[in-house]
Amino acid sequence: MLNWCAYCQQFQGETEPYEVLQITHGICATCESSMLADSEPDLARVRFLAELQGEFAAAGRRGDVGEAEAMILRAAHINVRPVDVLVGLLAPLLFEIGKDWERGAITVADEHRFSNFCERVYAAIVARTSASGAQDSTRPDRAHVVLVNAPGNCHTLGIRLLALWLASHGVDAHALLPTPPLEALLTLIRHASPRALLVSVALPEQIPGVLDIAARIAAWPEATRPRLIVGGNAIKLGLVAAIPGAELMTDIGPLLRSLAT
Ligand code: B12
Repeated sequence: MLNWCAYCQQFQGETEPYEVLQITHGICATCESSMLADSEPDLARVRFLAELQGEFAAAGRRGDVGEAEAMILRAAHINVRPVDVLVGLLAPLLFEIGKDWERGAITVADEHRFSNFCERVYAAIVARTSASGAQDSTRPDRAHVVLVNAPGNCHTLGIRLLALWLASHGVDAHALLPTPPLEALLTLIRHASPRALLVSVALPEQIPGVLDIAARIAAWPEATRPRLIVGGNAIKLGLVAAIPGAELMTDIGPLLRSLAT
């Protein structure tokens, strides 16, 4: 389920069951603590998001990026942020495309067309976000995090989207692509000393590389150790039970809240 705030219309993260793409509305912590929660949510906006997702699915199947950009502008007119469209509407459609491909309902070419469409929409939104200075870099105490893929994970869109979304919420987030070899990664993390190292795992086969990273970081003195947080498709689907020395996170909503504390 895709959890959006019914008041500010910002994406809050997903909740189980992840395979259900339906939009569900709640109230985010900011709106709850403000006057907004006393007003009625705008139901027309709620319907708008569901319709928009259907339109994105159709545009993606056609690979029509121009149409997607027009939809993003329409959404922006009612204060729905492009980055939330990307993470809260478009990324879940990729999850569905993956399932369609797995059960043979679409061809590899269909899947590639849709992925390529998402890449181009992502590029358009990054260009727009940089141009408007929309990333919140004003908080002096903002968390610094580094995102990498698990060794062998070629799914690069996840950490790029996540970095963009975290940055839009004031986190100093850097996606490191491609993943450096282990020693280079550790040296880099030692120097950058981020609050957290976020590692993305798409398939369970990628776990051994994460175990190596976790074991090496666990040997560092406690004061120099970043939090090691592991997420991504394989974690979301519960395909990995535990990784010693690491926190597993199935969703980005709790991730954002935990980085704020
Ligand atoms: C596009 C795609 C590809 C593209 C990737 C292109 C690219 N540059 O990214 C290509 C063609 C390269 C590819 C290759 C493969 N793929 Co693929 N792919 C996909 C697909 C359709 C979309 C991936 C995507 O971008 N999703 C959108 C992003 C935003 O989602 P995400 O990565 O999950 O990230 C979100 C969250 O998980 C979270 N998150 C991500 N990282 C982290 C980290 C932390 C710490 C936290 C808290 C959260 C978090 O934040 C993101 C935003 O919400 C998925 C379907 C799916 N379920 O996603 C299959 C999928 C992941 N692929 C799959 C497979 C099998 C493969 C291949 C093995 C196919 C093959 N036979 O070659 C290879 C493996 C390559 C490799 N070594 O990694 C399977 C994995 C099955 C499994 N669970 O084991 C999937 C699920 C498709 C399926 N249903 O079968 N793939």
